Amino acid sequence: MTNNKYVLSWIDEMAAMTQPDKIVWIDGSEAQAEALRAEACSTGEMIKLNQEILPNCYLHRTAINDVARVEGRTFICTPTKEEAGNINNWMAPDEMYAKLKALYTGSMKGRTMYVIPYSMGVVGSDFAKYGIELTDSIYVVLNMLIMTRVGTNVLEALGDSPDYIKGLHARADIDEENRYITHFPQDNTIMSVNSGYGGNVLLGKKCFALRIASYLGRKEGWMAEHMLILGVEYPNGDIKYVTAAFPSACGKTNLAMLIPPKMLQEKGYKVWCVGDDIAWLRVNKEDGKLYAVNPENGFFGVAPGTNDKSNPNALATTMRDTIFTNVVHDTKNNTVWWEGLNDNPPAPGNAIDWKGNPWDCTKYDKKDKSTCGAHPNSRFTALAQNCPCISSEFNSLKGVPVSAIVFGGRRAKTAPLVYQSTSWQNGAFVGSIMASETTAAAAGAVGVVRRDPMAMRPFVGYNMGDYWAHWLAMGTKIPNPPKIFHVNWFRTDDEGHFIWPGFGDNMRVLLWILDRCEGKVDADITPIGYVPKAEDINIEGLDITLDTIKELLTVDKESWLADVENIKEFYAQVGDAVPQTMYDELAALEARLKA
Ligand code: OXD
Ligand code: MN
Repeated sequence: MTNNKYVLSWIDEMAAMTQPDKIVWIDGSEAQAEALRAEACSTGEMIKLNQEILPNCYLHRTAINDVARVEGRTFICTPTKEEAGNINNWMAPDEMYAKLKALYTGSMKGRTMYVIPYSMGVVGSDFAKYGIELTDSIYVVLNMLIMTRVGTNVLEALGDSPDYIKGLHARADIDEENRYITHFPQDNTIMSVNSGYGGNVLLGKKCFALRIASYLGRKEGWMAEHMLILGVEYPNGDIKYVTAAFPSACGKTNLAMLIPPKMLQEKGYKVWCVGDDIAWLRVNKEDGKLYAVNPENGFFGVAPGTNDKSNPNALATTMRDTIFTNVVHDTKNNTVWWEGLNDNPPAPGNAIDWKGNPWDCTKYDKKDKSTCGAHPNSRFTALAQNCPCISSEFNSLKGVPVSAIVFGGRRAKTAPLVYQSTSWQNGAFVGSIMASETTAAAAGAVGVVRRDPMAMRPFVGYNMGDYWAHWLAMGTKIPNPPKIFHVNWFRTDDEGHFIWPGFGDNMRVLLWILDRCEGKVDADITPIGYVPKAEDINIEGLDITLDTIKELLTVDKESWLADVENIKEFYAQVGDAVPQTMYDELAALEARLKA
């Protein structure tokens, strides 16, 4: 399919090491995909679901020791440890290559090696970057066909160039002790072994579009971020775009596909999803604004909790052309189910759990994860184009202009509902101190704070401190930068109940944010930044008073000062590469809180 000598010689080398029985090139055709689906069903790797209810949908179960990304086994292999920094696991490239060689050698004996040429971003666009993933898993091929743009046109676009990301994945023995997800940024190479789970093996996603791309972005003057992208359409037809970064379990996919409250819908407001997980951002030379594309082609979403109230758009997206992983199989209807889908789990006798065992829903105990039918991290892989609210700009070559960047976290007390940073530099600082609290099981108990800068803690392909420096440097390169905000949907009252309704009502906060970007609304300055005047948050139709909004917007100096101490510890952990500017911002914040 190609004469590219760099591609061909690399594949020869990888095949000599892994020793597959045969090599099959993936051309992106429906006929080939269909044949692979049939083959996966014949071996039990996938189950074909009820084609009347769920056309072109399949179920897959991973090994039970292989259900999530493994941060402890994810490595950035730069020549020096300093380049990878203290937040990443590091190993010297030679040492890691040697270790991997032993694991890969002969690992594809008796198996087929599939060659997947894929693009992150629209093929041929300025944003696009190409990759080739070699894998011995049909499940990976079929997921990549959804999550990325795959086919011969990628090879045509690549031509004779050596400029592509090499990815090698082998399932090997799915041995946890020898599972490695490794990145060699200087070599444009990703190697993953002993896993079959999405985040570890769909190499276009976290490995390429975040870790390798963040490294490339720093080198080339752009940004790869763990952000959703959405468009807010106004009654007059104008659309303004927002990107947002949240740590996991903060409702990122729900926000990306938000449905506005009825009262706003009636006025003509709409929300369009451009992306739910990753944004690549570049400065547009014509208007000096930052433009965003979603480099992916599908959604790899968490199934549990997705339902027709929390996220009807996501649910609708999964109704066709979807691969479900580790959910419950309803054997009576040959459909799927997960916790939080509805109150009608399949009855005992008709239900197989994510491990492949008979499942009795009457034994389900919310507090005991081992009784779940679907794994808590069970997933759907679904085509973006099947999403009812997918943006008409999804395939745009130049991306969408970003008005606002929103950071967020799950904080019971500290962060107000929303605040605005005072500059790009201050906004980058706000991103660097992002954090989320784990929800403790005991009622009212406040969880552990995990600092997750820009929601990129597990995804920066180099030193976190240098990544912050790149953020600061980008500020000097964007003539018309987006404004930067921070939101917190998760403030709780004294009984531990969420105060803000969240979900679709988050639209009310987005509208304030966009009004600020347009200079249409005033704000109060506080030690942490600009906070709305309570009356400027639209509460029409909500069961909430102005006083509650005031409470949601308070900045409690004591808890912020405690947070400052925690941030100092975190900065020390990030180490020498933390830019002085970030320390200056932190000192200024502390001084304002103490004033
Ligand atoms: C994801 C993640 O799967 O962030 O998107 O973990
Ligand atoms: Mn993510």
